[in-house]
Amino acid sequence: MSLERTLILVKPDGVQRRLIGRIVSRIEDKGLSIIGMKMLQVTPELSKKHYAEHVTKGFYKDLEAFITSGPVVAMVVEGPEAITVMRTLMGKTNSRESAPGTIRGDLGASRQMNLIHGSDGPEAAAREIATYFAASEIVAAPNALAAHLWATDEE
Ligand code: IDP
Ligand code: MG
Repeated sequence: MSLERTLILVKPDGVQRRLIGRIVSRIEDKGLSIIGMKMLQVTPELSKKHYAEHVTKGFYKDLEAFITSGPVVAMVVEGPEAITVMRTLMGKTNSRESAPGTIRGDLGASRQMNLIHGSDGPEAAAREIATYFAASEIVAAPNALAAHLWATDEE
């Protein structure tokens, strides 16, 4: 196991629905560290770069319209196995199928408007973090709580 970083977005539906705080709280409650954070407007160009794997799919046009429809909050989140931990915390892509207790399962009922993005693997995480953040915007401080959150062999 090792510390990982993942790119998280509170999508435009989450921002418009005033759910930023509740989503951020879930990440912090889990013990993960937010080491980069900003609000921005996704442009069509940025959407195509972020969702490169989906650009040729039938739903891409609607996805681009949605992700560019208003501001998002972008975060770099760090912790042991943070990529998988965040995917589990988020729930399934279709919020109607997401388990209760997950962010998508508790807060929404849409496949498209599913509140949150999280990288789906180490390569995607590295690429997406570099797409949204300059190195100077990531501020990793020593985690003073680490001794109480997980064992040293879990870092
Ligand atoms: P993920 O966000 O759970 O990783 P992906 O399959 O990577 O899901 O899809 C990216 C985003 O595109 C989803 O979060 C959702 O907003 C949207 N999306 C996925 N599948 C569909 C679909 O079939 N129709 C419309 N939108 C979709
Ligand atoms: Mg995905």
